[in-house]
Amino acid sequence: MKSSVPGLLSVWELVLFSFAEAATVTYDFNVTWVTANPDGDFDRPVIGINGKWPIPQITANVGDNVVVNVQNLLGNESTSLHFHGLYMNGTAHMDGPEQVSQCAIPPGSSFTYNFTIDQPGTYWYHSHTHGQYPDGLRGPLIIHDPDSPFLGQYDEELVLTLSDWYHDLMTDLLPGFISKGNPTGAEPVPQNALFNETQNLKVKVEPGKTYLFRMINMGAFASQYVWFEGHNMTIVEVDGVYTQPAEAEMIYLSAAQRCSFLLTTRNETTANYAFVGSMDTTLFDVLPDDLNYNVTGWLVYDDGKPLPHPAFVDDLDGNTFDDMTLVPWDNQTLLGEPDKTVELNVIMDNLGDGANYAFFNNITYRAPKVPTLYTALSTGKLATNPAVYGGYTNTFVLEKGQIVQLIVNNLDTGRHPFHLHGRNFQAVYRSAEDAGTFEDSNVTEADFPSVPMRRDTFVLYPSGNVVLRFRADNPGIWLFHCHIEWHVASGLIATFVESPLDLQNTLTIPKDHYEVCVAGNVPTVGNAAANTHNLLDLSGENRAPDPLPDGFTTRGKVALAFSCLSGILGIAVVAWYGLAPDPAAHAGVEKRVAEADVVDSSVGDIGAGPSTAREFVMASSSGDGNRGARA
Ligand SMILES: *[C@@H]1O[C@H](CO)[C@@H](O)[C@H](O)[C@H]1NC(C)=O
Ligand SMILES: *[C@@H]1O[C@H](CO)[C@@H](O)[C@H](O)[C@H]1NC(C)=O
Ligand SMILES: *[C@@H]1O[C@H](CO)[C@@H](O)[C@H](O)[C@H]1NC(C)=O
Ligand SMILES: *[C@@H]1O[C@H](CO)[C@@H](O)[C@H](O)[C@H]1NC(C)=O
Ligand SMILES: *[C@@H]1O[C@H](CO)[C@@H](O)[C@H](O)[C@H]1NC(C)=O
Ligand SMILES: *[C@@H]1O[C@H](CO)[C@@H](O)[C@H](O)[C@H]1NC(C)=O
Ligand SMILES: *[C@@H]1O[C@H](CO)[C@@H](O)[C@H](O)[C@H]1NC(C)=O
Ligand SMILES: *[C@@H]1O[C@H](CO)[C@@H](O)[C@H](O)[C@H]1NC(C)=O
Ligand SMILES: *[C@@H]1O[C@H](CO)[C@@H](O)[C@H](O)[C@H]1NC(C)=O
Ligand SMILES: *[C@@H]1O[C@H](CO)[C@@H](O)[C@H](O)[C@H]1NC(C)=O
Ligand SMILES: *[C@@H]1O[C@H](CO)[C@@H](O)[C@H](O)[C@H]1NC(C)=O
Ligand SMILES: [Cu+2]
Repeated sequence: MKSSVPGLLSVWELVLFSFAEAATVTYDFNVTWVTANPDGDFDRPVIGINGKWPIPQITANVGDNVVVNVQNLLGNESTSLHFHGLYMNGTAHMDGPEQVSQCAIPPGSSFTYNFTIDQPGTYWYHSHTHGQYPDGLRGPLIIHDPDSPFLGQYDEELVLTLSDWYHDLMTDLLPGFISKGNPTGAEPVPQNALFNETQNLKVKVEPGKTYLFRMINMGAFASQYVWFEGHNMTIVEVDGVYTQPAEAEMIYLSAAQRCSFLLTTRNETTANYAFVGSMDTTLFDVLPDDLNYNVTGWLVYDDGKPLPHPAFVDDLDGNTFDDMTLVPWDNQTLLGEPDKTVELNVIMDNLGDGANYAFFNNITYRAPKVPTLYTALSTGKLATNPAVYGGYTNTFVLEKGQIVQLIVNNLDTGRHPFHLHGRNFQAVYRSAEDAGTFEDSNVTEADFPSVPMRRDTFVLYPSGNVVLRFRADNPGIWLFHCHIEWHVASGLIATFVESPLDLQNTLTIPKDHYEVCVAGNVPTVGNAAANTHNLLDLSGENRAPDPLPDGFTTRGKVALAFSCLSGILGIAVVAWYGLAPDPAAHAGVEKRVAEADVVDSSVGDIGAGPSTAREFVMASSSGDGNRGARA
């Protein structure tokens, strides 16, 4: 046991040290439309920053205070920024998801993010509004560490992003994706894959050197297999967690995952070497004939030498490194038996509007009328009652210090990369494909590794299950969701409300955060339905569409949806395809119903709009027209 005096001294020294070292890093970001053509096929509008795209990297050192002043100059869309993987410890109101920790920033408004970073590693930042980041609002966020265990083991570091690319805007793709015209929920397939937001990337390297590559998958949908011909990778970090070095020939990186690896170049400069990203086509319901799902770059040793075509690789999965085998550098041991277990079952199914949705435990997420954080701050003692957060947010309330076990059973046949905000988690178990639920797997505590791998985004296999553990040591409102942006839009989201009474005592929401709510006409007090008198009265909350009657198979349900609803909805649906998204994306529900801008908004902007088939019909038949009719 340490005596208390040296303990105090060292804390004091630490404080002095951080005063000396910590800096404030400020970024002024004007968010604007620009035109770009990253795959060489197609000019399209993209969301840039300060008139440029790709958007800038955010760079800081551990301990720095980061200030990001955002001005939304898009004119026709709201926005917000999420700093993916940052704990936001003590600044939960800076996490970014709209209707969760803030109101979206409407066009013409400004908003300041201000937080201190006390974690090293490879992260990224992206819009967390409106299914918007695939339109370009996604960039690296790198935190350098003067105490990295790998300093001295490399000569240079290189950030390398990976992504998928669509020729169409999300606002054009989302309404068709969540519609009765797409009853199976087939996700739009990207047109191309990109390295560093371009193709045919040439990376100049010198022989006999070691590079630290910080790789980030900023894609909307596709996971990718990645390999470097003639070179192996030595993994040293995943999602901000240093690992014991592990050699890999090929890695698999889902949307939102990061991996840093050391790569030592060859001693001779006699050839250049291809490196490849290959999109996981098992995620795609259709594989268009003309789709090149691979992207190639080159390690260029000699400009004068040819750039070879990559060789075909037959067995991608067989060569891929299994991230479950990684051991965190800090050797953090398995958290003990959980105080609280949350079990989530993933399904995809149709609702009464005929569209396909994603569900945790039969609930598809609908954003509440009041951002969940503001509900936690304005409901007093009732903030610990999950009911105040509404019936469509999948809210679980966590108490300070609890060890939480999260079991996710995939009752769907696709892979899903799950992300938890506000921390990383121990990945204590992942079943093989088709293993069924966790209960089916017969796994016990003794089967878990003593030092589990940790990261913040983790792939769940088809019809399999995973078990994650973490300690509730970070008060805030933290989403848990699939990082496939289509599945965010179709509702695969749960909400952890952690230590809400602590939040009431410690958080002060800055004025500009409330001002964007006023500008967007979003209420900031009360329960999920914005009721302030009876906090347990959720009437008027944003709801998912009603289910179809029991006893129908999916096929039957879809057929029913077509036959019963198309007559009623016909006119509105025709208009809906021609509609432009609502510029006042965060107007109150009443206003939107009055404007009959219903399906459009509820699709483009997950859940922030009115959503039931009933409201839809009400709106369509209310006679004051849709935008198409008004125009
Ligand atoms: C952002 O736009 C404003 C005008 O609204 C301009 O005054 C300012 O200089 C711009 N900032 C940057 C960083 O481009
Ligand atoms: C950021 O937050 C810190 C701590 O609350 C505060 O001292 C500082 O003034 C803030 N900076 C800005 C630019 O708002
Ligand atoms: C990717 O682009 C960024 C930003 O331009 C650049 O800093 C980085 O070096 C590039 N990475 C590689 C591997 O070329
Ligand atoms: C990469 O690792 C594999 C398996 O350990 C090994 O067979 C191969 O020779 C290594 N390749 C290089 C270029 O080091
Ligand atoms: C490159 O040369 C160094 C020093 O001569 C040697 O230690 C290393 O093994 C060589 N690397 C390869 C890949 O041949
Ligand atoms: C992409 O690369 C993989 C792995 O080499 C190969 O099997 C596949 O045929 C390639 N696809 C295309 C369209 O080139
Ligand atoms: C973790 O354990 C390994 C041995 O398994 C050891 O080499 C390493 O130094 C340990 N790391 C720390 C940070 O103690
Ligand atoms: C989901 O709905 C099914 C069918 O109605 C029911 O059997 C199941 O118990 C429900 N699951 C949960 C977690 O509510
Ligand atoms: C789990 O146990 C049951 C009953 O003992 C057995 O039928 C089943 O095959 C086991 N499942 C696995 C994945 O081992
Ligand atoms: C947040 O900070 C507290 C100390 O203030 C610490 O105990 C806790 O581990 C931190 N949580 C995370 C996720 O960093
Ligand atoms: C928003 O503005 C951009 C840039 O002018 C345009 O390309 C896009 O279609 C607009 N979006 C909507 C939904 O009107
Ligand atoms: Cu998913």
